[in-house]
Amino acid sequence: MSPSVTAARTIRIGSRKSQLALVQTYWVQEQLQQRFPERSFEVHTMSTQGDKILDVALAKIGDKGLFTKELEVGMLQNETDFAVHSLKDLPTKLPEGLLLACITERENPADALVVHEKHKDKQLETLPAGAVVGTSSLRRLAQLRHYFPHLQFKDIRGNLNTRLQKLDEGGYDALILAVAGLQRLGMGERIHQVIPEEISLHAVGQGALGIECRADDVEIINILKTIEHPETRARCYAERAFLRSLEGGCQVPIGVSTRIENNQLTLTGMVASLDGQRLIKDSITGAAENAEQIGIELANRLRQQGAQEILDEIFAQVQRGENSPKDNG
Ligand code: DPM
Repeated sequence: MSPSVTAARTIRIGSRKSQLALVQTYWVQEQLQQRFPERSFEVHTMSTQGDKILDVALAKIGDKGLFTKELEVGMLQNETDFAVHSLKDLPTKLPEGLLLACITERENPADALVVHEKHKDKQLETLPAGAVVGTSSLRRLAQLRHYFPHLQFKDIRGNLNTRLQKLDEGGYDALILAVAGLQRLGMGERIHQVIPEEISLHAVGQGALGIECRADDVEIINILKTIEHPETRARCYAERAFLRSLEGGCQVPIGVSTRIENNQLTLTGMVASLDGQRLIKDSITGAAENAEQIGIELANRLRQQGAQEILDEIFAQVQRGENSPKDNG
């Protein structure tokens, strides 16, 4: 058989089934299809543990790849060739044999305030005492408690539509959600206030997509590299190295922000106690090519300022199942 009649293999993309995951995966598929019109890309959807367990606070289920594990198994068993994730849901340590091959251009990584109609003339700063804010992010919880101790916090799970419905029905006064998620789902008009980073540092990797594949699949790696965004990659590498060095999973009150100017990368990071009373924050600037080193150094610096003590306390609280907004509100 001549090589010209051997069809190139179809490339199989693993994705969660949620509306947001599918919007993201179809975007990646389209970007690649434009660059490789002769190849075919097909999407394989899977449910992850995180999609199935909806009634338990995220913080209680743990953080070992809740939204990514099944997709990773699919790649390791050669049922799919790569998987598209919200980077912030991808653990900082990947299983043996897999690689974070590509990080795409980040959207606004900030958190957003979404309010019930009755608060439409309010901002985070002017919500009344006792107003109930829905979040299941310990990071959002701890930072907001720190700056706005007069607010109340209540756990919320489920997809974006479910959450917005619970808000509109009056179960909550406001929600905190990622700007990027709302925008990708075409619900940008629900963003009432983009929360400044002085109040809420975002999650590691927030607003960016991470694409994971088998570490030895050079053909796929080369295809994925064509849609990588180097600046986002450097920023997210610094953020992920920071989180990895603090050994925090996705459910610890750790927040970051990064920027690059003239090849200089500035990383700001914070660790907070769950009650919001202690909040340790610092920044480091260095050459963008040393992104991971910058993350590690900032982690060491925060540790010296008391971050380790806070994290040890939180891990103990998580073990005892005491760490959800519901229990602490
Ligand atoms: C992670 C967190 C949340 C998601 C924790 C955090 C938010 C959970 C909640 C690690 N993953 O941010 O501190 O508030 O109840 C998630 C969202 C997106 C990806 C939704 C959101 C979309 C934005 C993006 C859930 N994962 O944060 O509102 O791709 O960055």
